[in-house]
Amino acid sequence: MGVYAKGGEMEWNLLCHLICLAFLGFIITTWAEDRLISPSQLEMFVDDLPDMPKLKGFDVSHGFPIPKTLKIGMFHKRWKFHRDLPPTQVFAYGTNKGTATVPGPTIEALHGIDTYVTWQNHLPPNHILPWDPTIPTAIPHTKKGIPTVVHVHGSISEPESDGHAESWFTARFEEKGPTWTKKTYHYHNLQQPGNLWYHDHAMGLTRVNLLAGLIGAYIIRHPEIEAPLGLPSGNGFDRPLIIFDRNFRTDGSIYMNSTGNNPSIHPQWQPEYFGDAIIVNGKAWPRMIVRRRKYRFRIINASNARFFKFFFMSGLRFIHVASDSVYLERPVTLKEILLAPSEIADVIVDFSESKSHSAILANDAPYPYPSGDPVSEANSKVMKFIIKHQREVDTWPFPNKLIKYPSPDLSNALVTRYIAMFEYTSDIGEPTHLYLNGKSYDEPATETPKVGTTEVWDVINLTEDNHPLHVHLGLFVVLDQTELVDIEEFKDCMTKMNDAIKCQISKYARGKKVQVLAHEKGWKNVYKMTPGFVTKILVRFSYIHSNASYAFDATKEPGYVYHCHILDHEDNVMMRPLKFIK
Ligand SMILES: *[C@@H]1O[C@H](CO)[C@@H](O)[C@H](O)[C@H]1NC(C)=O
Ligand SMILES: *[C@@H]1O[C@H](CO)[C@@H](O)[C@H](O)[C@H]1NC(C)=O
Ligand SMILES: *[C@@H]1O[C@H](CO)[C@@H](O)[C@H](O)[C@H]1NC(C)=O
Ligand SMILES: CC(=O)N[C@H]1CO[C@H](CO)[C@@H](O)[C@@H]1O
Ligand SMILES: [Cu+2]
Repeated sequence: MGVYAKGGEMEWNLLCHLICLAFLGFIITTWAEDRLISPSQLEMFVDDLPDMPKLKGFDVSHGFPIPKTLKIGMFHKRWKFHRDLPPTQVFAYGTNKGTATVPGPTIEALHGIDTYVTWQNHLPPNHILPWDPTIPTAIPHTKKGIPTVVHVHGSISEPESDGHAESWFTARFEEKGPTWTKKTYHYHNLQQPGNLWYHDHAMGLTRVNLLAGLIGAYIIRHPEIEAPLGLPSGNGFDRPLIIFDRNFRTDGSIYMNSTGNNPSIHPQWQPEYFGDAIIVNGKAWPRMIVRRRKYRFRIINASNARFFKFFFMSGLRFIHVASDSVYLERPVTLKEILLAPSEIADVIVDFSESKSHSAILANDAPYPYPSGDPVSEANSKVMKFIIKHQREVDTWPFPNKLIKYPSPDLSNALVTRYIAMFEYTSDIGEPTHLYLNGKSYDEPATETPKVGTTEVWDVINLTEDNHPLHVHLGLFVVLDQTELVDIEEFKDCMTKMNDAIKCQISKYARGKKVQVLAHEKGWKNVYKMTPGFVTKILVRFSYIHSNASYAFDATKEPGYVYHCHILDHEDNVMMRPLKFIK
């Protein structure tokens, strides 16, 4: 009896084991789908728009501003993206773990006053998101620690402080990348006033480090020339809006597909990350109570790959005052704005023009842009403004003029370069990697401009996508966009010879011309390169507001880079060195 009982118990155990295993299998197979949260489970407009903490990049304790050194860390913590979503594991910038935020604190710098930042990595040994070791990636020898390095997008600063992709470092600077030079970065702030943003730039990890939360705004103010413009300021009337898209699991964690589109080549890499939840200043579809008057919003698109075409469902207008890091010469009134990843639109919205008591900021850019899927209900809405009843008289006029910088002088450009964008696909027709000029990142620099000069770059899109090109250090003006005719013939030649002149680009670049939009005619640091077009840009490697030479030696190591700002492309490896010569 005892024996029988024992056998029965064993059989029962075995049976239980099998059932449990089957059940576990079932759970695991349905796990991925089951655990993804549907955006419809998250009610829109229930969280208030956060204001990120501000850090002054200058010291006024002596009564006048002097340079300051900030210590900003990267911390692993939990962040609440929505009232009904459990806290999410993130990597956040901040002065300490408790106050670290996603996005990080807004750094406010003053023109002419240096800001120094010691960026400190306090991240754990392992990443919270899946990454791919088969693309060119920063991997510490010990296989422990998360490589990070901070780039201030739009900053005109020395190469040692530009956040070069291979200048990465892990926690406590235990391991450092091949071009690492110093702990404390120096931002000169001698450039024109405007909107910048800081984010991670580590080789092959940029897309995952940003997805994890390593993003923040950096503003350079120049009160002497900005105050007379009379734009909304102070008191919450001047606010950065940092916008990105994310997918979440029901446990609150950020979801990133861990299977690549060509898993036998790259186990994890996918050509573009899109999320269904639209996050503004760290909250999904937030709301903001506004007064019936003008506000200034510095809108930063910090998505990995999503383009946004913003408009107000109620028809309110945007008065565009600056693009990327530079003021426009005159304001441009628009009903909608198209923003590529990492582009910045600095706009005034006058809520006194609203006929109702709320205004929903919406988005209708297909993704991938321009030929992808239409937006879903969830990603068609961005945030809601609840407008107070009481009408106010505000003293901010709409300025007629903003800031005029010298127009680009084409006759000074001695060098013309051709930058061709290539996408490569596998046997199954899925993208495997993307290159600029058919070259991987680690091939020697081919773009070697002379400091202080201006160059013409003809950027040729040979892919299906719109790639936002970002040039470090330089600023550029878009001169024209010409469609390529007989593109397949030209593409064949380029694929074989990779030489725009030998492939007789002038024979093909004679299709229709597309006008550069008024609000994009000024100086920029990112521009959308339309597929099938040659986009001619004039790049200036000096300040735009003076003829003074850079306050630092731009020819030093490790130099700079230029790249596509779709982060998934940049990582694999739509990025090239930019090396200056004297
Ligand atoms: C993840 O990517 C793979 C490869 O592209 C795809 O087959 C799979 O459906 C994706 N999973 C989800 C949940 O989207
Ligand atoms: C935001 O930037 C990403 C990548 O730089 C881009 O792909 C996306 O289209 C942009 N979205 C908006 C709304 O501008
Ligand atoms: C720089 O010099 C050129 C002539 O060499 C002049 O036309 C231009 O106005 C100057 N720019 C500034 C900002 O002083
Ligand atoms: C959307 C679009 O026009 N894409 C074009 C990008 O360029 C390639 C040729 O290089 C065209 O085939 C695509 O149609
Ligand atoms: Cu790209």
